[in-house]
Amino acid sequence: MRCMNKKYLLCVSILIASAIRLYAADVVVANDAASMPRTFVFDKINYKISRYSNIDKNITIQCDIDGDGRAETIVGLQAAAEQSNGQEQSLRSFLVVGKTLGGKLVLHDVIPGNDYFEKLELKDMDGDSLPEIVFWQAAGDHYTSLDIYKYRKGSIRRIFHDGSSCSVRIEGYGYPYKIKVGREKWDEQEWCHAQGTERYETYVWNGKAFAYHERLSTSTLIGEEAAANKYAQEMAERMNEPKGFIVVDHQKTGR
Ligand SMILES: [Ca+2]
Ligand SMILES: [Ca+2]
Repeated sequence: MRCMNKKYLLCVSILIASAIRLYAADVVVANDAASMPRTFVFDKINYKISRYSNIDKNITIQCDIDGDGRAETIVGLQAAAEQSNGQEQSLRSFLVVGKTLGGKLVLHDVIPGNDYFEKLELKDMDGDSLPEIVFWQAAGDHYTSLDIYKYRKGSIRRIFHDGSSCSVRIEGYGYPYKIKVGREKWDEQEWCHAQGTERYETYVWNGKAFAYHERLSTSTLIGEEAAANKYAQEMAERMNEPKGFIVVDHQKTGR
């Protein structure tokens, strides 16, 4: 029995090691110039990777994400729009998917994101044993945007999008994952973002889409658009008539 257990453990170890080797062999991360576009056009605007781009975060991953035996090249980057006078203007993050042919990247899809590129991950988010592209971006006020894309047979489609000033995260170490989207506590008069939140909308894959899961959530379903509108409303109200702040009249106190 002990001998059987040892053999069984040995077999399992070999299988796990093989799987890790195969997976590692299938994913190549390369940030050399040949595998990342230096300039490209999106919506009739020239973009380029420049000193204003957060070059250290830009990443290129080569992996067969649709299982057809040929590797796709997936790039997450931050680029600056170029004005006609050559000056650079606003920054924007992009997800780029293409093929590397003869050492040269041929772009298939160029998809814009929020202002700043943060992170690119490959995770099997829907349990079909093929990875989806998890594209993380950021903007001002600590805003996090999360987009999940599915690439199959040469076409790409978004299967999840949300964003929040109260953090967004994916929980789990494999399928099924939980997507947690934080929501503000505006009903607490003195609450501010620095205090954080324990209110999270939770989304899980239901076989067709990521759907809000009431039992796993600690927030009602608010959604990004309603949350953003409420944020703008609260900021306007607090600027005009501060709530929860101690207003010191410096002239009266002499401080
Ligand atoms: Ca492929
Ligand atoms: Ca999948």
